[in-house]
Amino acid sequence: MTELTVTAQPYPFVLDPATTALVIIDMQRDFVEPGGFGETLGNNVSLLQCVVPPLREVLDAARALGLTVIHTREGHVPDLSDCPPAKLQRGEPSLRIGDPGPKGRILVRGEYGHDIIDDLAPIAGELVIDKPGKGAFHGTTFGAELQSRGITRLIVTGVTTEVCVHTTVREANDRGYECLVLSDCTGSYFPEFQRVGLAMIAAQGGIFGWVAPSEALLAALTPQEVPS
Ligand code: TIU
Repeated sequence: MTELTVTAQPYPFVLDPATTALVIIDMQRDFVEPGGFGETLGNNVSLLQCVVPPLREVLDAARALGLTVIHTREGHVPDLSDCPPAKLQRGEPSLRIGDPGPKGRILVRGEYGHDIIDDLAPIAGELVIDKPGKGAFHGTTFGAELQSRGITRLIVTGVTTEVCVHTTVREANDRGYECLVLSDCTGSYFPEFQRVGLAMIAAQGGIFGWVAPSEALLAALTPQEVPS
């Protein structure tokens, strides 16, 4: 067992690559690019785009190390039978889930806008979990997949911090998983929610988990040269 230590808040996060998964939440065109679901809710999607370069670096490092990589996508089957009426009818968006948008039907599985952005596209061997809700555990095989792989710790990234990232971290925490959330690899449409959302996770001695910038994870993952 190789244990790596990541400098984090509220105290160092120790991980074994064999039992740790990188989880990338909902880096879908519908949320990140103009014309998708996120924008129909009135959001400025450009605020999410800064997440992509550091997350790509973390993804490359995780792949090089052979870490389990799991992507999630929020969305629904084409007849919307897995979308609760409350979710469908909420708010006053310009386009509702299932409506035809510039990237295909909004948040519907199989549509262009529902898929993950090209820069972070999954490769062979990586798991893609389609989820109908905000959390990755609800209505999915995510928990069973983690269990079957012996995963006990999650490095959580993606969007949005206070919605799908938070819901997943809270679900994971209640199920006994230790979560490290990467501050610059998560994003929100609201800068104040980004700041407070991260603070909530690490407050009270790490009430839901740990928070660190990607550079702290990368420093731990990169083998240090031993001076001769
Ligand atoms: N709207 C918003 O902030 N987020 C979502 O609806 N889904 C995710 O966070 N993925």
